[in-house]
Amino acid sequence: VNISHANSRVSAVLPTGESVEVLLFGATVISWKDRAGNEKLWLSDAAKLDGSKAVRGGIPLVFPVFGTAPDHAATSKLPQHGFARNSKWEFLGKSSSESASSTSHSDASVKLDFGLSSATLDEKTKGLWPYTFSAIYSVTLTPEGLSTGIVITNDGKEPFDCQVLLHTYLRINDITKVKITGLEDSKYIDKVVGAQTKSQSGAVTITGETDRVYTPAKGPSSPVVVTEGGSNAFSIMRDNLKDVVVWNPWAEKAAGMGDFEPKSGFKNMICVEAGSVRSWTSLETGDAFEGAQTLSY
Ligand code: TA6
Repeated sequence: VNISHANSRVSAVLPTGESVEVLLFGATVISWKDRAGNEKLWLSDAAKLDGSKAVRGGIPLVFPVFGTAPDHAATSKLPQHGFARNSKWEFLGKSSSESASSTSHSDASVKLDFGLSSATLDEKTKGLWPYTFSAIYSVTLTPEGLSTGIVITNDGKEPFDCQVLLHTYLRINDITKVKITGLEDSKYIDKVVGAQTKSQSGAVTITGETDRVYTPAKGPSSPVVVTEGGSNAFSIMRDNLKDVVVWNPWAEKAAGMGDFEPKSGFKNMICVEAGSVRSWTSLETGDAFEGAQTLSY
C-alpha cells in the first residue's frame, strides 16, 4: 500500500498484480486493474482529480441523497447526489489478509478504510445538513475482484433519512455488444421518459440514452451480470443495496458534459450502480446502515 500524490491518493497492489487507486476526495476509486494491468473502470480523460468537482468516472459515492430531492426538506439544499463525493475523506488505514497457504507473507487481499463524519465535514455542508453522523467506506481488493462497502452511523440525537448509492462506471469495449442480465421481471423507473414505471422483460440492452432505477425482483443479493459479445464482463453482487441504477448518457448528453471526454467514451462505459435509493432509510440515534457491492470479472 502506498500513499502518494501529496497525500491525496491511496493505492495498493497485490503480489498477483491487481491494483486499486483511491482519491481521498470523495473516497473515489479512480482505478481498478486486473493482474494484466487492464483497467476495469471508466474514468473520463477530463475528470477533475483536484477536488474541484466530483470525479467523472471510477466509483463516486452518493450520500445522503440520490439525484436531487426538492420535496425532501432535509436534503433539498444539497448538491446533486449529496456531499460524500465532494468531501475530503480521511484514510483510516489498511488491513491485509494473507492467504493460508502463503509462505511469502504476501497479501492475498487488502482492505483500505476511509472515514467521513460531521466532525470532518466542511462548515458549509454542515449548515445544509446538520446531522451528527459517521461514515466508514471500505475498499477491498482481491485477485477475484473489488468490494466496496459503506457503513453510515447516526451518532446524534436526531433521526435522519438518507439514500446511499455506489455510482460505478464500468469499462467495456463496445456498448452495442452489452447485455445486462439479472434484472429480468424487475420493475423500474425510466427517467428518460419522465420517470414512468415499467417492467423489464429479458436482458437490458443499451441503444440510446438510458437512465433507469431497477428494484430487482430477485432481491438485494441477486447477481447482476454485464455481458459483452455473449461472454461475462462483470458480475455485481449486492449486500443490502436493493436497487440498481443503469445509466449511459449516450452521445448527446455526453456532448453536454464538460468533464466527459472523449465524447465517444459513452461507447466504452456502462454505469451499473448498486444503491438504496427508491425510498429513504431512516436512522434513529445509534442506528447504522450498511451496504456493499462486490465487482468481479
Ligand atoms: O446515474 C444516474 C444519474 O442520476 C443520471 O441521472 C445522471 O445525472 C448521472 O447520475 C450523473 O450525475 P452527475 O451529477 O454525476 O453528473
